Amino acid sequence: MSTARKLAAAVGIAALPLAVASAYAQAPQMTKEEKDASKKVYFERCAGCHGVLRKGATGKNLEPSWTRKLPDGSTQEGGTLKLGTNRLEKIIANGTEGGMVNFDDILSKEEINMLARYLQQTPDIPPEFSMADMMATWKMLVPVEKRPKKPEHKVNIKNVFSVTLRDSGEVALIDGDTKQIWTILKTGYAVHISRLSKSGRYVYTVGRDGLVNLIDMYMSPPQTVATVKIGYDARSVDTSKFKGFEDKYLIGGSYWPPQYAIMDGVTLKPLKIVGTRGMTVDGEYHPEPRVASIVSSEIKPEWVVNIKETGQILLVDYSDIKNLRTTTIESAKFLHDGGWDATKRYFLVAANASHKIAAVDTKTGKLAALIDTKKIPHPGRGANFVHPQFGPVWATGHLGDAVVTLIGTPSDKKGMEKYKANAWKVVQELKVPGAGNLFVKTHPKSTNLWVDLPQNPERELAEAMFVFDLKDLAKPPKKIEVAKDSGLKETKAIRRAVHQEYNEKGDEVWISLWGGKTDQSAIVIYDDKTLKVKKVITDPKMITPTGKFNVWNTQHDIY
Ligand code: DHE
Repeated sequence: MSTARKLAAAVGIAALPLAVASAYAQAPQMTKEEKDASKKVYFERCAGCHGVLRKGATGKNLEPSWTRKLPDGSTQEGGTLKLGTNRLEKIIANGTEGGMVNFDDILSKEEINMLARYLQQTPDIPPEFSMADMMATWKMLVPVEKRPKKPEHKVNIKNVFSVTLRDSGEVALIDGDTKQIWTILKTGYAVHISRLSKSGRYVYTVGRDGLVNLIDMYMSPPQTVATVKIGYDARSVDTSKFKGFEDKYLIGGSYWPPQYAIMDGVTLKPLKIVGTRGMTVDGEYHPEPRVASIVSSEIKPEWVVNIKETGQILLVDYSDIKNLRTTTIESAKFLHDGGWDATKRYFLVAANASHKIAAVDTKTGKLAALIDTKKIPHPGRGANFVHPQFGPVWATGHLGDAVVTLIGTPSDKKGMEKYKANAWKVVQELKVPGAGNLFVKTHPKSTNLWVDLPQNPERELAEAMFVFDLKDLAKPPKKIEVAKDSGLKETKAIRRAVHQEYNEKGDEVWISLWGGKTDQSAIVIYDDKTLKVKKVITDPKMITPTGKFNVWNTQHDIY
């Protein structure tokens, strides 16, 4: 038995398509070098949507039973299309109407051809990652007793932005008051998110490669004081925020292996790993249920942990991690990203490929609602505001449709009782000029709702933002031409205007203009009232900026 098969048997995935060959054509030839190079591209660009085992989630299933032609070279089997090299090349190069972006602006023709052939090979099963493996990666760079007792500088930490420099494997900490880069720190590859400790002192980042950095902002300049790997492929972290547990623990969720890890919040010392393999809400075993978004409750010592492929939402009680208690809430498959409602009692999460939003009541520990929406909702953390007609709402955009969906949310606040009947209903769908939205954002002090369209195939939409006036939602949104406003010359690669983030005061909006790896990217900062540019940060060190996390807003879940 090969090592891969032994491993598969041990972890219960022996029934995977390890012997698909006979019903389909042979996989195209590849040299070892070609396979290794494509494996890297697949991990960096494809695995997030299609899965390491290629079983599909937000993206389609890419197992050989779909990607290889039939043995006689034909591509049709009872009405189903078998892809083969040419068709795969076209899809990778041009994207699809289903929401996949084109890759011909960042991958060469040769890379696309290799990837098309790679996708017809039987998927490799990557190794597991145990407590011993995790311990071996843990590095304490500055022990707690050697860290400063108070800030060693005068920077207003609350208005610092932690900015992902995706392709250089770094984050930039930018002083939001002066708009100067404070420091740039090496991190894991393509940091997905930054989260703040409850105290607001520490920034936690998680790289796509599973590396977590703990950055101390009391130091001048801030430094990484500890690192640890939580797996080989990861997207989420959050801290413990409940009273009495401030900064005590950190949780990190990984895509591969499918599991989450609990660490000490100020040292990152690994404490516990919990696997997430198991049954989907349909009662089927899944070998790769990845950990998607995680948020930390302020009303209980709990994390809300969303398991993508199974559709199970876990409320993990961290008050006794040796005897961990978990409530498993059944929702819908393909859980992805989400955010709190304005009261912070309910967590709303997109089950994106199921075209639903699940709302969890963290007070009762039950599902409050499962709401049907247009195709592929993608809220980021969503946006909360009081609608002039429908009362409190939470908004999500969509990757697969040209609307922003507004969902009514309950509120005990005085004057809000009259909107009770709107709770968990889609009260309005705001029209946007195209699909391909990733993030929507507002701020309690703002009357604007900013909507991006970075995944839209049209350059003029992907390079712009759209701003709704919350006082009059009957008006179409204003188009903000971010790429033009940056003053940078047009480049071959589309520069996607992505991830709008407010400053601490809620009067500025920071937008990443995410260009190709060798192109000059920028952060374009707008005045939220006048919608005029205030500043463009185009330092050559701004390599592929994506997510930006304002300390105050992230610390307090303000959106
Ligand atoms: Fe993200 C949030 C997963 C592609 C930028 N992204 C998240 C979260 C998940 C996730 C699970 C929620 C984390 C949380 O709150 O705990 N993202 C994935 C994917 O699986 C996917 C589709 C493909 C992949 O391979 O990663 C994907 N994401 C992207 C991008 O292409 C983006 C634009 C740039 C990048 O880093 O690759 C991107 N995702 C972000 C950002 C957030 C995010 C900026 C945080 C939003 C926030 O405001 O909190």
